[in-house]
Amino acid sequence: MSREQLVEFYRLMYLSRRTDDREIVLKRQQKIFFQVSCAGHEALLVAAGMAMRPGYDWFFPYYRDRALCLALGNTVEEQLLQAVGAAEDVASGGRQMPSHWSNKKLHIVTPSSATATQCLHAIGCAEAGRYFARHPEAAKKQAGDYREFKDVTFQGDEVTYVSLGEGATSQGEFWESLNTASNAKLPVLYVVEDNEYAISTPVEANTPGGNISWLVANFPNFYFAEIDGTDPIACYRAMVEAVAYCRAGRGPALVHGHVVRPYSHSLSDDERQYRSEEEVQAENARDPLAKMQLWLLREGILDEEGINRLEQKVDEEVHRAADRAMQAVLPSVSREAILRHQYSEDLRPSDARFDTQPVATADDSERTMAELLNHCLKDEMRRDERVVVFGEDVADATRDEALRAGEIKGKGGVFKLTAGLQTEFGSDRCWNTPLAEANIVGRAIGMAARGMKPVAEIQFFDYIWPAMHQMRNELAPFRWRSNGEWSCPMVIRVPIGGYLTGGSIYHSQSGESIFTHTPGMMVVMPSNALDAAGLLRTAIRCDDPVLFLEHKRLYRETFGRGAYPGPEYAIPFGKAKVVRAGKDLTVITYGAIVPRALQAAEKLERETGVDVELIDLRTLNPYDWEAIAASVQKTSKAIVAHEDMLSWGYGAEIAARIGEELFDWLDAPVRRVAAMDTFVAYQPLLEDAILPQPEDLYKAMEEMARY
Ligand SMILES: Cc1ncc(C[n+]2csc(CCOP(=O)(O)OP(=O)(O)O)c2C)c(N)n1
Repeated sequence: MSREQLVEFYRLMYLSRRTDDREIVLKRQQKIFFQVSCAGHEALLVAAGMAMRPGYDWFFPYYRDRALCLALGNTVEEQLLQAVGAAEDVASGGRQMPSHWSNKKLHIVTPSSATATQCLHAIGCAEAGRYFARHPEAAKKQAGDYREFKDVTFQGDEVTYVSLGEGATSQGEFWESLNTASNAKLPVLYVVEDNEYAISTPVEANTPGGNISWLVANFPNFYFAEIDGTDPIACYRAMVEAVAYCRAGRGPALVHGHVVRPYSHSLSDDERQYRSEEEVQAENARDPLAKMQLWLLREGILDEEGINRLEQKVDEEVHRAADRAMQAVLPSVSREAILRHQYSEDLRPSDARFDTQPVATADDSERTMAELLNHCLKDEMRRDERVVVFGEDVADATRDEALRAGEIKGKGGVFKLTAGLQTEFGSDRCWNTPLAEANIVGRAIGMAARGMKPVAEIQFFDYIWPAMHQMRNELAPFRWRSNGEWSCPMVIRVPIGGYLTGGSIYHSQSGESIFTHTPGMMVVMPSNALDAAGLLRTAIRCDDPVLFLEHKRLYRETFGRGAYPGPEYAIPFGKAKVVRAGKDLTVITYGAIVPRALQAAEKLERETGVDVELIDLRTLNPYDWEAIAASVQKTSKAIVAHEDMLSWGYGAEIAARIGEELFDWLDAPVRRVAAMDTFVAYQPLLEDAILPQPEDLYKAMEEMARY
């Protein structure tokens, strides 16, 4: 390192520390509302920042990484604007806590507060860089769909940085990310900032043997370095070597830095409650700031006056930035402003462009939902090279020699929905992931943030839960928490539901309301082949994350088959379908209840003359309130029916809203028909009793008609 670099290194460390100190004062004055510091980690992080290239490489930093972000070009003012929650906070517009770094220009990607989720985003980001380098045509801007709003940049030799604390290495997502980084030899630089504590939990309680380097040492393809993270020179050397290894395409790297934590975990924590005085004193002696200052003096790089001048300039900079931040305009509290960027402001899936008609083709044979979904995936992959499909067992054959030779047919998904995709589009557009659902969704987020369009599959809805953290805390708030700067539009296809005869607890689950209760995510659930094709196309082309729920029982049902509608057929979200017009009462439903309710309604009319209007919502978020209201105003009676459990279910919301907004039109209390409040049992007699049957729907309709 040159003399200038060393001085700059110290300046950045000191700038970071003084910014923390200023935030601490502001917190004590109640001018900001949270503080977590970088203190003790500065040497490791300045080294990383100086070894990498902002706006070229990509960054998924931990909340400790103030010094990294300053080194990359983030300003103190920007950091303090986030601390006060200012409208002009570039990271989040006042939506996220301080130290949740995000800056589009510098390629610092919006983080959550969750520890280790970012590791999987970094993997997806690195995969996207590699993908675009191999498919440069895919990066081109295109009008007509999400690509209009998703600019792509890539370099070919870019490196993705991700950091975390030693405590966070206990999270499964860290290990799930190492799996893919290692297997795919991705250019990802991990930095583990080991300050020996996760709040009050010491490293040996998190990490067997007390040292993460020992545990990860056998992952293939990695460059490893374990260093004193308070020694600037050792840090810089390790970072430069690690970055060079990644940039040369040799694989990922992991730099494990032993650092200190002089300011407790955060301002809400007092470490004297759980650390001995002796331990704290020993740590203080390793403070990197004091160590580097001494070193600069000893080596004659700066004299005392030089240090004073540098520190005074930094102090003034921090002071000025704090003054400006105190004057900052605060965010608007209007409903509209608060909800802005929950979903894409550029392209709504309810847009008229998605309202197209099926076209007749030479082949007008009736197709199943499974077949039309498969056709739709193929059509969209042909049309848009950014679309990639991955998940468990979705490829035709990972060992593909026999497949290429035409000797084997291939699997293509446990329900065959993705059959033939790998064969037609190649193994870098359709592949099998490790058996790890968070890995699937977390990687998809990183890819989508870069402009790819992942169409990921979760094999069964019953196993979506390992990915729930990624879906609720990352995918859904990604755009909103970054105030519209970042987004990750993607599709997650999931086979769902029961009525399987023997599906039991773990192959029959519903649970859509858990996701409709998550702001930021579109939820779709078609009941027939044609709707499935049209809605999947909209899901793929739109600019928002979509959870696409495919009822397993409907995949190959005789009900609801349809002819291939052509490669442009799309259905806008939020538009219900009146499956059966009627005048006496309204049934609002979706998914596998549609054919069951239809059967019940037809029987009821035959037997009693009661004329039921049946509405298939098709999309659950957004949903078509206008269609519901128009129907209930006509019939004055409403039943909401779904396969999922009754209590706290999707129907509760619809019923409540009908009660609130349509009370004056009602001639009977709103009713719900749904599953019993339990899991689905294996024995078919039990399954039948637990899930709503046509007879239950018939009974509810008949009673309501008589009310
Ligand atoms: C998934 C998750 N669980 C719990 C928390 C609460 N939490 C915040 S920081 C933290 C400790 C993190 O320790 P470590 O990763 O070692 O980083 P350090 O703060 O020591 O730098 C915990 C438990 C969280 N943010 N996310």
